[in-house]
Amino acid sequence: MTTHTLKYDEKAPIPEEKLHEMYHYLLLTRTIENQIDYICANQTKANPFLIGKGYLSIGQEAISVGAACTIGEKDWFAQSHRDLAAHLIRGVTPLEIFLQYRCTSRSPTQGKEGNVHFGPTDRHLIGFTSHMGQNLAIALGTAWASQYRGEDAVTLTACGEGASQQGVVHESMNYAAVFKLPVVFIINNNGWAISVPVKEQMIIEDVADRAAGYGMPATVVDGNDVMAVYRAVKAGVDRARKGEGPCVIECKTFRMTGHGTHDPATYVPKADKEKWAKHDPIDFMKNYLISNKLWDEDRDQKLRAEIKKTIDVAVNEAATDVPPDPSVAVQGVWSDPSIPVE
Ligand SMILES: Cc1ncc(C[n+]2csc(CCOP(=O)(O)OP(=O)(O)O)c2C)c(N)n1
Repeated sequence: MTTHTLKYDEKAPIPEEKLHEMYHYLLLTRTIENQIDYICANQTKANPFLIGKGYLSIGQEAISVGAACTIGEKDWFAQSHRDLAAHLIRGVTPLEIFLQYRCTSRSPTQGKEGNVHFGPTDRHLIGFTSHMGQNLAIALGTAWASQYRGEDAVTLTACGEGASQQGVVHESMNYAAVFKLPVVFIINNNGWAISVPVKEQMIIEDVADRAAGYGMPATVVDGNDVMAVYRAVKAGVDRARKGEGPCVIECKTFRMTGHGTHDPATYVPKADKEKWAKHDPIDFMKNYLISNKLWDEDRDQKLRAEIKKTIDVAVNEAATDVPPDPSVAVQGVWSDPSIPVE
């Protein structure tokens, strides 16, 4: 079955400024996540600096970067747990990320949630829900609101191929297609749902094949090529903005870490990891930029040093924050705890 029914120019030129922006966010995301990985591996259990586990996107950052770089302030992103880059692109600072991981008082969730379970709505991000696939249904809310109000904002949403087996994902795609909602569904197909390989999740090759069943176009791209992701998602965003409805973009990639920092992923064949390591999204983009004379080693070293400094400052600042006041726990909840239950 051909899944490449989304028509667009797969070689469309991308402005130089956008290429540099994407490379910057690839590096920034990788460096922050390497730091989280390092801290999680080296901190003491008795007195941890970061609370809980890290859920990292190492090796698959190009999907989040390429996708989030196609949209503007008025648009929305109901992101997955592998979308730290989208937070950064939409204005979340490295300091906020470390505070969120520390669950301290100045964290975006004021310590009520940890790691990637957050999404400041003032930056048009939607807090990630643990229940796999539910964020796609939530994305229908912002997409429908935009359509209802006659605005031309588009909602992006993303999930893994594992989450795509959930009923709610089928319902969401069908609903979006029926009502022509301005939403782009991104599937991060990294081959694994924790320890379950994709071959044990579905017998078709591409999740994107299912789009035809809902009557919407789809395409499959190399998820480690940020430019390919950008072009495909931009095509989806452009048509959704024109009122032409939703589409599915499946990005093939590989999870280069365990499911979380607690998982050594011994079940992943070494050969697969080695194969994908040769197609790292950052190396790929750097080589593209250098071979097209858009970048050089000096600039690369400077950018890496700047990013390292930014992260050191963020970590040091995050270290000064304190645990939240317990009274915060009952703020922003659905029922008012001061009203006695009859
Ligand atoms: C409904 C539901 N079932 C199971 C889980 C436990 N769980 C958390 S992440 C995950 C795997 C998700 O795999 P995938 O969607 O492929 O995303 P990836 O982690 O590979 O990026 C599972 C099974 C969950 N959070 N929600």
